[in-house]
Amino acid sequence: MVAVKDMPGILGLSNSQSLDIYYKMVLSRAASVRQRLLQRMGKGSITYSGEGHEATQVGTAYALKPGHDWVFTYYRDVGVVLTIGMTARDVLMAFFARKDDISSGGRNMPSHFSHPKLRIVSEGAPVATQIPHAVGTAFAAKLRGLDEVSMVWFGDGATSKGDCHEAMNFAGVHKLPVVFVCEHNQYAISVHWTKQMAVENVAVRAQGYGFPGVTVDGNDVLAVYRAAKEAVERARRGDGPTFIEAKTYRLVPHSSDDDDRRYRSREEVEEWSEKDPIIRFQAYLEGHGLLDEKTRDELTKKAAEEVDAATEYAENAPLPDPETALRHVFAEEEVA
Ligand SMILES: Cc1ncc(C[n+]2csc(CCOP(=O)(O)OP(=O)(O)O)c2C)c(N)n1
Repeated sequence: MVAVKDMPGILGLSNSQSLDIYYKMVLSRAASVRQRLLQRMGKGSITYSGEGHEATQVGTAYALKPGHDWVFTYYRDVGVVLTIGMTARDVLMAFFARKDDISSGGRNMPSHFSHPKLRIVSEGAPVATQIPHAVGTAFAAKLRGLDEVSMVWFGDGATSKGDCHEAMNFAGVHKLPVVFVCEHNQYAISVHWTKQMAVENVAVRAQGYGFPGVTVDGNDVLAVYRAAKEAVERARRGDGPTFIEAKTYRLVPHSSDDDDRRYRSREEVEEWSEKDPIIRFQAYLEGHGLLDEKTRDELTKKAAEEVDAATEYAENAPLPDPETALRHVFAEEEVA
């Protein structure tokens, strides 16, 4: 029998990688909290938080090769982009819609990430549209004989869209190197999952499209990483797609424009706060001698300092020139 202590090693993770995963989760939480507070101070238009989703986001993204594989996120995925290599500064530059924001030069909504060098593909606001984009990119990789995997993240609500079904069908038919990650946080804004689907586990749908679907505890980062690693390996060796359903919970309202007291009880939120994925992984690492109090405090301080520095830099960075507002909207004449 495998000792729990050895689990990171079994998964091919060194001790320093385990701590790196923990750090990415802490950084992701700090970046989400900061944006939420700044928005309340009137310093940003809107924000979507990843609080509660850290194990799902970091655990899946950690299985990819950054800059080689293709990343298709949605607005909640701050933990994904920080794991792939975007910085807290990149995230805050987008939040403040600054001229040098790598995601869109301050044009897209905050939390709609993009980073060409890291192959984080620009996302649109309509729910689920990134899913066929990921499948199309996986199709291109297959046609070109490349070993590049596409991973795409979306919520439980997104699985009701035709885009999701069409994408899964096409991926199954062509056995494409794509991994579908459903961040099942139980709500699509105010709509509970029981009004979205008639199945207990949405992962069972994968079977209907001819590939495996797995359901994992989305608050257990090692379980998520294991599922993602297997799915990426399967995709890379040409065996086709996998659907991962990670059951989790968003600990705060849907966005800064939402009052979640109108559709979920405080008791429910409290219950899930006790399953906080960061505290859980921290307890795991401490309990198995991989993290002590000193290192934990250092990592927490490092994340806070990174987010502080990012906030200060971004807040003081220049806005886009208003003259450029229509750039990338209409065709422009070539300038010789
Ligand atoms: C096509 C479309 N319909 C409606 C919306 C408005 N909308 C934005 S987010 C959202 C909920 C999505 O929920 P889910 O996919 O479960 O993701 P979660 O926000 O819970 O992580 C909706 C309905 C939209 N952006 N696009």
